Amino acid sequence: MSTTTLPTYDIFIDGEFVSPAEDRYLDSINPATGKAWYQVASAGAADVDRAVRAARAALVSPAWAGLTPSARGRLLRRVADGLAARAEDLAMLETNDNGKLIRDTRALYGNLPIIWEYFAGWADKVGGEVVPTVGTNLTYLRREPIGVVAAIVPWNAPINLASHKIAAALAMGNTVVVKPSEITSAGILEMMKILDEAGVPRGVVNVVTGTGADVGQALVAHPGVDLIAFTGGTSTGTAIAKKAAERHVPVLLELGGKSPNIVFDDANTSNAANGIISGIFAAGGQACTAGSRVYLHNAVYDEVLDKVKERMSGIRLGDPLAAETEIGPVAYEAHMNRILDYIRIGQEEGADLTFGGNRVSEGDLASGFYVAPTIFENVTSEMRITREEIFGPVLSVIRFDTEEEVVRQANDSAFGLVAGVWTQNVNRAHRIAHQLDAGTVWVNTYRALSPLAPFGGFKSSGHGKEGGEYGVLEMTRLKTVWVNLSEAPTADPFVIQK
Ligand code: TXE
Repeated sequence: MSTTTLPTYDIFIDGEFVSPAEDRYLDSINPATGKAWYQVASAGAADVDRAVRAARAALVSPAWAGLTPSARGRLLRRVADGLAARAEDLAMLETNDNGKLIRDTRALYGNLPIIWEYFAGWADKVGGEVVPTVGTNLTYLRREPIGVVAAIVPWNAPINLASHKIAAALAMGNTVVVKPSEITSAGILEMMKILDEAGVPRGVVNVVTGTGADVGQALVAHPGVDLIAFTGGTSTGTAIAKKAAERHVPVLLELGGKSPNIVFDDANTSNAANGIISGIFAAGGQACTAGSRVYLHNAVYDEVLDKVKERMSGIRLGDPLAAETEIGPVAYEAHMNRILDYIRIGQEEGADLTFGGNRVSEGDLASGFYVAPTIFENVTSEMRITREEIFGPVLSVIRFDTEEEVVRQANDSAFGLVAGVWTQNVNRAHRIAHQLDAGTVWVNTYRALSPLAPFGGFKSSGHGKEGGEYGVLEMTRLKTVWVNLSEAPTADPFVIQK
C-alpha cells in the first residue's frame, strides 16, 4: 500500500484494482506545475505474469469466448457510451498528465466513442472465405483471434492510442494486457472503470503500470503473449522486435517520424502556413506525425514563412487548462531538456535560429516545462536536426526549386510515417503523393486522422496498420482448412495433393 497523501492508482488485473507484488509506487508529475499529482504502482515481472495469466484464462472463458460476435459488438458500443459520458473527465485527466491543451484533449476525447463504435461494427463482419482450389477439396479460410495482445503505449495520447489497440483486439475476440507509459498512467486506469461498468468480463483487459525496464520488458518476454502492439520511440521498437523474434511473436510497430511537409509555388499559402503550424506546433510537436521538415518552394519561401512567423508571434503559451492557450508545456522535464539539447545542436551545426529557441519560464510558467516554438532556416539534409526525431516544437525549413529535388530530399530519411503536400495542381498532387515514402500522405491538409482509415509507417517508422479493415485484420490469425469431400480411395500417397 502506498503511504502518500496523493491519490494513488493500483494495477488492474482480472477485473480488480490490486496492489503490485512489490510495494513500489512512482510519482506522476503535472508538467504545467512541475509537481506530483498522483502516484501509480511501479509493477514488475510477477505482476506481468499475473496479468498475462488472467488474460489467457479469460481468452477461453465462457463469459468471453462464449459471446457471439454480435454480443461483442454490443459490449464495445456500451463502452463507447460510457466513454462519451466521461469524456470531459478523461480530457482533464490527460491535460494534467501530459500537458496537452484542454481544447485538444476535449476534441480528442469527445471523439473517443467513435473509435469504439467503429471497431464494434467489425465484431460481426470478419468471416472467412472459400478458396477455389481444384479437385474434390473444400478449402476455406478462418480468421481467428490471435490470443493475448500486449498493448504498449506512450505518453502523448495515451487513452486514444490504447483505445485503438484494445477496441480492435476485443472486436476480434482477443484479450489484452496494457502497459501505459510511466509518465501517463491515470487515464488508461480510469478507462478500466468504464470497461468494467459496461460489462467487459474480468481478465479480458488488464493494465500493468510501471517502467519499460520493469514491466515492458517482462511483458514482451512473457511466453503467454501472442502479439505485441507497440507505439513509441524507434529505438524501443527495435529492442522489442529483437526480443519478440526470439519467440517468433508478431509485432505491430507504430514508431517515430521526421515527416516532410512540402509547399509548392502554386499552393494556397495561407492554408499551407496553417498546415505547417498544425504539423509542428500543435501538441508542442509531440506527435509521431509532426511535420518537422518543411520544404518551401523558392517562389513562396518568404511569403509562407512570414505568415507562419506572424501567427506564431502572437501565440499564447501557458496553462493547458486555459481555453485560450495555444501551446502548453512539453510532457516532462527530461523531455524538455532533450528538446533544448537539440536546439543547441542545431545552432552548433550552423543552422540559422530565426524564431524561438529557448525555455520559457517567466511568471506563472517558471515551474512548468515550456519550450518556445522554434524555427531553424538554412538547414541541410545532413544536419541532425533534419534527420532525428526531436518530438518537440522545433521546425527545420529547407528551400527547393524542382519536384525531382524535393522528392529526393523528402525521401532521404530513415523514417516514412506521414507527409504533407500543398499544391492546387491535381496532377502534381497525386504524382508527388505516389512518389513519397510515407504510409500516409496528406494533400492540402495535415494531421487528419480517423479510426476508419489505416495508419502506419514505412521504413524506421514501423510496420503493420492500425485503423480501418487492415487494422482489424492485424488482430487475427489466418487459418487455411482443407477438407477432402471425396469418398474415393486415397490418391497416390507419394504425390503432392492439390
Ligand atoms: O517512448 P518509449 P517515450 C518517440 C519520441 C519520444 C521518444 C521517447 O521520439 O521522444 O519516443 O518517448 C515502454 N520494452 N515517441 O519515452 O521509451 C515505455 O514504458 C517494452 C514516438 O514515451 O518508446 C512506454 O510505455 N516496453 C511515439 C512505451 O514503451 C518498453 C509517441 C513507449 O516508450 C521498453 C511517443 C522496453 N524495452 C514517443 N522501453 C509515436 N510514434 O507516437 C520502454 N518501454
